[in-house]
Amino acid sequence: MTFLYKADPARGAVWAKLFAERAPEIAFSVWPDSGELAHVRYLAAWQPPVDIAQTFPNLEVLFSVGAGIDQFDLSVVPAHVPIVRMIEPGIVEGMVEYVTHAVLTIHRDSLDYADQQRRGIWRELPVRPAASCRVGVLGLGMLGTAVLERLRLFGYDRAGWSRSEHLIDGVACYAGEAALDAFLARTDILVCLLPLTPATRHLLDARLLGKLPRGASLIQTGRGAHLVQDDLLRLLDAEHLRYALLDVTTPEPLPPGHPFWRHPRVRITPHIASATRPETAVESVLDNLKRHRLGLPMTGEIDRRRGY
Ligand code: NDP
Ligand code: OXD
Repeated sequence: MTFLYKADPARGAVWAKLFAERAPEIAFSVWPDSGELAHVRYLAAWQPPVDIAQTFPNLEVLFSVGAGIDQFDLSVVPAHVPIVRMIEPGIVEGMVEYVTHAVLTIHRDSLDYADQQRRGIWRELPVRPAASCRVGVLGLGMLGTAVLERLRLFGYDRAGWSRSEHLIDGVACYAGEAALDAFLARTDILVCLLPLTPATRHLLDARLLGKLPRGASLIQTGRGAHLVQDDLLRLLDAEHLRYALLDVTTPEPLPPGHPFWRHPRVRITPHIASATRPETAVESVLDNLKRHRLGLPMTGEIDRRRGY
């Protein structure tokens, strides 16, 4: 029985060491050194092979090494194979740090001051209290709720939007399409932490972003394909939107010469908002393997019909 890892080989080596320490009874391999393919029962991957069913005829569980699973083609994963995304504290902490930093950067005018410094300008901008800055998070899942919880410490006016109803102390929760406009109308800093599904692809278009109040900013940490890039550029250039901090783009890497690179009010990071941390990720996977053997539901099993 083999557990096969197919993603970044350097991280795979760390996983291998942790498996050897914590579960020496499990044969752990790192792709492409898979051993006998028929022995592979568990696969942890960012991108599984296209012909997954033929390659691993005895696969029992497909783990995503990330929180998202949109990179998987669900139609080629046999229906009896559960798909489990990564639920682990390391990836949550990384996202909380990234978004908190991004919100503070916008709220405390850090980008305006960087620009002023470049131009040798000493000018104070009014300091707005956090309570007057309305942050809205698209997605109230593992990451969105953790981000909102940390932002509470600063006193931001917080809201979130999700598919189903949520109740979070101190957060104005909006659910479903009917509530989207009201959520957008009260949002100065919009954070996207949605999964990419057919329902959320290109959701961040001119229609949606245009409903944000003038001067609002976007922090995009979901997936590149949530965003209609030309619509964003138009709204920035029309000064409807103030800043866009983008961690994810289409395609990745963002090609040289793309207008985002040089836009004065766009900031790009190369999809580093957060990543699974091997120490805690392996703990989570081992726990799920135990649960699977006992016939219990695994933490992070996705619902194929919803797509997340
Ligand atoms: P979860 O599955 O825990 O949460 C998803 C949230 O989105 C839920 O609240 C869900 O609503 C909501 N949602 C889904 N579809 C819709 C819809 N059509 N309309 C309204 N709300 C919707 O995901 P995570 O919080 O763990 O992760 C979110 C995403 O963050 C990942 O899928 C990935 O794309 C991205 N990510 C990016 C990283 C980066 O480095 N940039 C790192 C890690 C993740 P409900 O609660 O009602 O189900
Ligand atoms: C993830 C990511 O989904 O890193 O985990 O984007």
